[in-house]
Parts: sequence; C-alpha cells; structure tokens
Amino acid sequence: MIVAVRRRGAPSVDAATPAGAIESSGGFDWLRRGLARTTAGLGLGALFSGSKVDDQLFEALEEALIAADVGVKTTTILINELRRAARQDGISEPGALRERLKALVLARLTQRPSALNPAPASGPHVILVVGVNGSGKTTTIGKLGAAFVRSGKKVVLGAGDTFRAGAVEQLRVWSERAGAELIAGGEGADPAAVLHDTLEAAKARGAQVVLCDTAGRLQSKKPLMEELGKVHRVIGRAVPGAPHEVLLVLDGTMGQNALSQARIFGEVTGVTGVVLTKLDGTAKGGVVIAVMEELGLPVKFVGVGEKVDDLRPFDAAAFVEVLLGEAP
Ligand SMILES: Nc1nc2c(ncn2[C@@H]2O[C@H](COP(=O)(O)OP(=O)(O)O)[C@@H](O)[C@H]2O)c(=O)[nH]1
Ligand SMILES: [Mg+2]
Repeated sequence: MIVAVRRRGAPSVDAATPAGAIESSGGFDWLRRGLARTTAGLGLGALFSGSKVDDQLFEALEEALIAADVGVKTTTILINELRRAARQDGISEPGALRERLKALVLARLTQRPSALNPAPASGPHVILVVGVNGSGKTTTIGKLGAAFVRSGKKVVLGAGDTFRAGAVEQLRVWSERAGAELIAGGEGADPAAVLHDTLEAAKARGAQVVLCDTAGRLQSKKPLMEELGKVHRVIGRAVPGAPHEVLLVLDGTMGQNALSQARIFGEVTGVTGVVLTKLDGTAKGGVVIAVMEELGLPVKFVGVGEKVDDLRPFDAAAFVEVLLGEAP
C-alpha cells in the first residue's frame, strides 16, 4: 500500500535515468561549504579580484588548482591553454580570464555525457558497481536504488560482495530503506553465482533496474580481475548486452590516489562512469576535473553524505560556477 502511494506521487522521469528522482542539488552547496571552510581560499574566484593579468596571477592559479586536487598534469594543461588563449585574444582583465578558464573547464567536463547510459528497450537495466572497499559502493547502490524506486521503477539489488562480513546485511538494510528487493547468497557464496541468481530473479519479476554490488579487494590485481571478469561474463549471459553501465565508485577524499585505483579497475572492467563519493568531506572538488581529464571518464554522480538523499547527478555548469565563480 505504502509503495503504491509513494509511486503515485513520484515525478515522471526519463526511463534511463533516476536523475529526475534525485533531488536536484540546486547548485553545489557541499562544495560551497567546503570552500568556505578553507582559509587558503580554494574558492578560486577570489584570485581574480586583482586588476591585471600577469605571471603572478597565472602562478597563483596554478598553485590553487593543484591544491584543489586537480592534479599537476591536468593543471599544467589547463594553465598552458589559458595562457595561450589570453595571449591570442589579448585578455588583460582578470574577470575575462576567469570566464575563459570557466569555459575551458566546462568544455572538458562536458565532453562525455554525465547521464546514465540509456535503459535497454526490453529487459532489466543492469548496473554493475565496482570500486575498492570503503569507497562507498553499497551506500551508492542504496541511494541509487531509492531514487529509481521513487521514480516508479521496480528495483532489485544483488549482493555480489560475499567476501566482507556484514556486507550482505548492510545491503539488506539499504534495500529495505530504498524499497527494493534484495537477492543474496549464503556466506562465502560465489559472487558470480549470486549475481546470476539476481538477474534471473529480476527477469522473473519484471524488474526494470538491477544494481549489482561487488567486493573490491585490491591487495592483488589478479583475483580481482578474475572475479570481476567472471561477474561480467555471467551478467552478459543472463541478460544479453548487460551490464549496461559499470559505475566505478571513487572516494573523493583520496585525491590523486583515487586515480591510480581507477586505472586498475579500468583495466579490469569496462568502466562507463564514475561516482565520486564523500565530497562532503573535502574542500577539494578539483578531483572531479582530474577524473574526467586523466581517466577520460564522465563523473555521473557525486555522493555528498551518508543519507539516502545524499547523491546528486553531476552538473558540470553548476560545479564550474562554484569552483571558479565570483568569490562570495
Ligand atoms: N560522508 C560520506 N560518507 C559516505 C559517502 N558514501 C559512503 N559513505 C560512507 O563510507 C563508508 C563506506 O561505504 P560503503 O558503502 O560501505 O563502501 P563499500 O565498501 O565500497 O561498499 C560508510 O561509512 C558510508 O556511510 C558520502 O558520499 N559521504
Ligand atoms: Mg560494500
């Protein structure tokens, strides 16, 4: 009964994405708050308050971008491009330079779409979620599951992390909170077998969305590669064309370390998008730019807290505005 009531009130959204069901961030308040916390003033906007464009400004910008976790490589590319643009167009006014940098960053952030891949024409939309332990996979699955349920979808969660004690129980709690069904195996079950059962159950019940949890051991690449490879194959056999999305969950507070993890997962599974979590715990939103630039992957969602509503579709324009906009 409760579910029916909730569904009637749910907004109608694009079948492919729960974004419409996820409360719009109305901008990046988390980043604004984070930036306000830092004394060094990573609110890069403040750097443009001077009266001229000179080497000093470029150097200060470079430093601030690196401090904001944009990474040396990406920062160097951005600053070089900005210098060139300033020279070519004779930009002599800091405000105009700021607009130019915003445009440069925005162009890079929007090279790849941040929306989820479209749902298949028939059968369940299968989303595999990977990443190291503690990055926020299970939490993200819970939040995403809840958003899909809010948008009127029937959702099944697959407990593919059979390795860590308590992992299944954690997902069970999230499934109840989200109003999604959980499929889990016994202790120490084979993850591929659990996810196979998950997909069969989803098909039998006419579920529209399946979110597959996985374990993220990184001690050694080989077992991880074997396990995720097997999971991938099993999913593809149960639902041809699946997984339709492989979301890599990265802990946003890890800064540049998140990038090296991402590279390993990228080699193992065909990652289609990134979820950056725990951005509420960092003042360094720049890692978003580094992920897109250095990994060539779109950030699709950001996690900004531990609660069910603390997931936001990534909005590049709002992000750039907060990172580089006028100082408050
Ligand atoms: N502050 C904050 N904590 C988060 C976020 N996402 C996950 N967490 C916390 O990070 C910890 C690990 O999350 P979990 O989902 O269990 O990670 P997993 O091992 O990858 O499945 C938990 O305590 C979560 O509540 C987020 O966006 N912000
Ligand atoms: Mg987990």
